[in-house]
Amino acid sequence: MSAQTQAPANLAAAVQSTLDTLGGHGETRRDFLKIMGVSAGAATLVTVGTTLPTEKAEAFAYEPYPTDDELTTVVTSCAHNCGSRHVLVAHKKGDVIVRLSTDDGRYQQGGVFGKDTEQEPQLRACLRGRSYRSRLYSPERLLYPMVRVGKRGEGKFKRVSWDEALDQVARKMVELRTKYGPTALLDQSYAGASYGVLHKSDQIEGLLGRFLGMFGCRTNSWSVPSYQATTFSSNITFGTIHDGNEDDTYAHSKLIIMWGWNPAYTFHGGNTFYYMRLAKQRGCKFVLVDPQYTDSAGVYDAWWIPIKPNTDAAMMAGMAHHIFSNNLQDQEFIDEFCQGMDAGTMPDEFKDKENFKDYILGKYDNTPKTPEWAEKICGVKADDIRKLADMYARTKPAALKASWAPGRNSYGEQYNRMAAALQAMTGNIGKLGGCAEGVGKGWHSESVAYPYDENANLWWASIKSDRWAHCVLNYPNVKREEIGCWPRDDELDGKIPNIKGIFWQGSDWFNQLTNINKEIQAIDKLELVVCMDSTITPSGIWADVLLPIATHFERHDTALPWYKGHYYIHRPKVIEPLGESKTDFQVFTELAYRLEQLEPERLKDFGKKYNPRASREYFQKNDEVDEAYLIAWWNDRVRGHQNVKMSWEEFKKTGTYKFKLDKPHIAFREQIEEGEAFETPSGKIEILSTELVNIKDWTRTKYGYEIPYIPKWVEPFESLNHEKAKTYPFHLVSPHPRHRTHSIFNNIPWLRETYEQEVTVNASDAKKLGIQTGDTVEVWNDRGKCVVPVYVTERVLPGVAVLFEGAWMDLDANGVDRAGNPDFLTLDAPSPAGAFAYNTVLVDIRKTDLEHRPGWDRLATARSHVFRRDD
Ligand SMILES: Nc1nc2c(c(=O)[nH]1)N[C@H]1C(S)=C(S)[C@@H](COP(=O)(O)OP(=O)(O)OC[C@H]3O[C@@H](n4cnc5c(=O)[nH]c(N)nc54)[C@H](O)[C@@H]3O)O[C@H]1N2
Ligand SMILES: Nc1nc2c(c(=O)[nH]1)N[C@H]1C(S)=C(S)[C@@H](COP(=O)(O)OP(=O)(O)OC[C@H]3O[C@@H](n4cnc5c(=O)[nH]c(N)nc54)[C@H](O)[C@@H]3O)O[C@H]1N2
Ligand code: SF4
Ligand SMILES: [Mo]
Repeated sequence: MSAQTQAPANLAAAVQSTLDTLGGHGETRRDFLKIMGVSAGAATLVTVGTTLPTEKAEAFAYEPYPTDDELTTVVTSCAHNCGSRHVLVAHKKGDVIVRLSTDDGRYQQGGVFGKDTEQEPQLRACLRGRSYRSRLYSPERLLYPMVRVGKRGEGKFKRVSWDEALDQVARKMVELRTKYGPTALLDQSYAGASYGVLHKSDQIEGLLGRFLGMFGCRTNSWSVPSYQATTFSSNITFGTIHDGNEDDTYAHSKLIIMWGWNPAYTFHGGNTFYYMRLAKQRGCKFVLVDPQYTDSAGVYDAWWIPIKPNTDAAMMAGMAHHIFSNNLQDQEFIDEFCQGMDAGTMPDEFKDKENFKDYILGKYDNTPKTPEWAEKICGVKADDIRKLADMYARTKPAALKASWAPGRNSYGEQYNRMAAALQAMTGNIGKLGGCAEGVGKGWHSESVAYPYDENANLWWASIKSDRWAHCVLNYPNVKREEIGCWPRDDELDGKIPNIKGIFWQGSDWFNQLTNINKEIQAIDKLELVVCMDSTITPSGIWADVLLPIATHFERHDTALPWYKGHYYIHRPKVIEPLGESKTDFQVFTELAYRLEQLEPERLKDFGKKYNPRASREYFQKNDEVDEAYLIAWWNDRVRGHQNVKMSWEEFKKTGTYKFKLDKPHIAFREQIEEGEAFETPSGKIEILSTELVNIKDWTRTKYGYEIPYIPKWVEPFESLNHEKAKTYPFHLVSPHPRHRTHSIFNNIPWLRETYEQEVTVNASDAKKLGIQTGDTVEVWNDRGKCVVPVYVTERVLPGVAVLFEGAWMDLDANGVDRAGNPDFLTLDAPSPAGAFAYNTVLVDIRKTDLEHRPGWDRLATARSHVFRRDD
């Protein structure tokens, strides 16, 4: 195992002592804030969440429970990168939210609440949203700025004033840029706050990217952990990532193949499950292709086809073989809409190239990709491959929903491209009840409020997001292709970024990117690590400066749907920001003014240019300016571009704006029904990619290494078929948890009652290992180790282990993660098209005496009652 930095060993004890103190004696919320604020500005040493006085516990009952008519009710929305977007209703007493409810049909007036009908479904919150109050008032809330005083990762901070914190950040930014040049600061903002129009964290449209870009020092992170393989595939095949239908179209499918898709856990759009249920009631058949028998399969009584992880492209090739060799393809559709599917669809200029059908039939490599060939790779019986291919080709319309997880692999894009080829050859694209996803973005929202089009997304280098550690550790002896460094035709072309600082905004990426141990090594080489968040997160523990950010309940915005759904939800400021929190926009604006003072000539008017509607007062008073941006967004973009008649004032009263579509939104309907061109170079569905076939020197591209120009089966870096499986016999997959949004909500006791972090293995493997449900095991490989309880079941393929992503890391003194975070095991090697290889992981498992701890926050349970009183 790689060398480890000291764990935040004292942290858990520290948090426990805080909570023993805090939880016990029933302070009011105001007292808590007062206590947390005692040492304002003073250089008191604070280990995250410590140093509060001890007092005797006093029981606190919050009865009588206030009824709705005693409370103020504010309609707002839930947030984050969670797979959907729903209504939350905050019931307040004074400035404290005492209850949260959701769209429940009781108040069916005004337009906020849905009718629970096929046309107008409710926007009903899931278990995470409903528990949001305990996140808002959790003991992990970051209430004031802090700077590190211990070693990185040790968790020792002192409280400082905003003035001190921002001054430190601004000075260091100038120093790093001057000393190391315009690539010194790495932008690692991500989607924690992407789905609002104003207070946005995002790699492309976000506040941080624009801020660092305008400052003149930014290395961008270009790849998306969720679906970079899929993005690549959708873009080269269809010319867009808007290849999604709206969810109501599922109700019209006759066959739904859930390929690596578990919507019962992993939310993927609006009312997905509701519409799938309608399909079921109307006789739709369901199939699941997944190494585990999921709850989605259970609910829909799906035919489960267990598959070896990462071998999906091979199985799909086997299906294509069956379809071609039995002439089951929709030849008319292929002839009219596809490029490179077969000899007849090859443009003259590529006549000498390989077409997809010839590849499948083995014309060039003498290897027909028969179901028998596929069986040897993917472990699915040839007969089952044939049966599924037959069902898919003959049932119309059929939705092959190829989700992202099987593409979150090395060469994952080949799976997505192969899926697109199947969708196209069966003519299921652009049709009601069919499916072309892919990325699956459905309806287009107007996603940004401020005039950031100017100066958006400036950068001086762009690397694959999870290769930063590799870059930092090996600088300057790094080849561009090793880090997916994006070439630019300027003087920096081909230069490796010299990263010396990192900003996390709306991301917990130290906990969530691949190969955390490598990150732990690399972070010591940095000179500035800033974490902006509303809670103390595992990433924050490793930062130099922690800046407390107001949540979406504490600022004004409008919520956007997540990939699917055609509505906006108004998001008023429900309560005042807790502690000394500020919004991200306030922080960047104030930093811009400070930087301008430090470099008056170079950064002339930076503050004003960054936030044109504001003056420097904005740091203290932001409400009016924020609303002005939102009004402008509504008037220019929503009313202007989307023809909405409703005024902003009315929208504020109504709470949601739901678009009524005159017909179901189906991706590529216009192309198929009206002959519009696809947005690809050829105007066709490109099974053979014009872009890829024309690339001469791969090292001149961000991909670095060759990618086949038609979909092909490519062996993953590691799999159960690999030599390495002799040493590490389990293939680990790490899906997204039902009870968390990645790492968000990990600290919520209510949610932990629904699920505990555990690794799932098959009963036959458990027998071999001599383990049973509840035993503590260690899961390890040459990259790291974590300790977690085991769950034994028949519902997972032998040789496969399942461990959900997002657990808050908790290192012991030897660098072993006690919390069970799979990213201690994942691989950061660059898959050429940019896919994060999260699900390409071999591990071994054994019973252990090592300690499992479900996270240091675990010690912080059930304290939110402290905040419920307002006296
Ligand atoms: N092993 C494994 N690892 C994975 C995956 C996997 O499948 N397997 N999946 C990957 C995927 S697809 C993703 S998307 C990533 C997600 O990785 P992250 O984006 O790091 O995940 P989150 O836990 O959602 O972290 C978002 C953070 O933003 C903060 N935040 C929320 N709102 C705001 C705001 O308004 N301002 C600021 N400043 N902060 C805010 C939250 O408190 C939280 O700490 O994880 C990846 N990691
Ligand atoms: N509750 C909840 N919902 C979420 C999120 C969350 O954190 N929590 N995160 C959101 C985000 S950012 C994202 S990116 C999406 C992710 O959405 P997905 O990528 O669809 O979801 P996962 O949960 O990673 O995986 C879904 C299924 O794929 C299977 N699988 C894994 N590897 C393979 C493989 O190689 N082949 C096959 N056939 N199956 C495989 C898993 O066993 C699992 O059942 O979810 C979104 N929705
Ligand atoms: S966490 Fe996401 S899916 Fe759950 S209620 Fe909130 S917005 Fe909806
Ligand atoms: Mo994601």
